[in-house]
Amino acid sequence: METRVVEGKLGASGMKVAIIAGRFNAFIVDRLVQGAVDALTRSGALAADIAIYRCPGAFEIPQVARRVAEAGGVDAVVCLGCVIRGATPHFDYVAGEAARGIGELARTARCAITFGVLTTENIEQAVERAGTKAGNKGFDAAMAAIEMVSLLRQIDDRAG
Ligand code: INI
Repeated sequence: METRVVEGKLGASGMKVAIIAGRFNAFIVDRLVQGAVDALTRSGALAADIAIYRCPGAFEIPQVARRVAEAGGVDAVVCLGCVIRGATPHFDYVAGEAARGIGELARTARCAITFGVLTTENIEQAVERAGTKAGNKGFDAAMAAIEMVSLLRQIDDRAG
């Protein structure tokens, strides 16, 4: 008997996705949003099925993401933000709460939740991850969401 491998497929057609984006460090986060929208639409999602929610900063992302996920009607919530250590003495609190809150939500939500919050030492590292030499983490978080929606559906279909 063959080993059963269950894995997500990468098509996004028909998928409804919410992007939660912090305004803080907007010059970076806007690039992540562009990357995420690019990944979704190039994978078949309709622009009209993507909603972007902007909140003040990374600290607020988990609260908004939870509300959106609990309101229903979305297959995935992609969380995007940027916390730069050099720019704030409370980096660990903001970055920690964002990661903890999004992680907690991911473990309890019915829909897919992905993490595209940059936590970097300096602006240069953030720029590198927002569409330059280290890729675009917004794009990556959206691709992870597409994969997770497909994987979760397959798991639900087998259980049902
Ligand atoms: N929010 C960020 O998203 N990134 C940061 O680098 C940052 N810094 O540097 O402080 C930041 N702070 C704001 C925070 O997320 C909240 O919006 C604020 O504390 C109000 O609750």
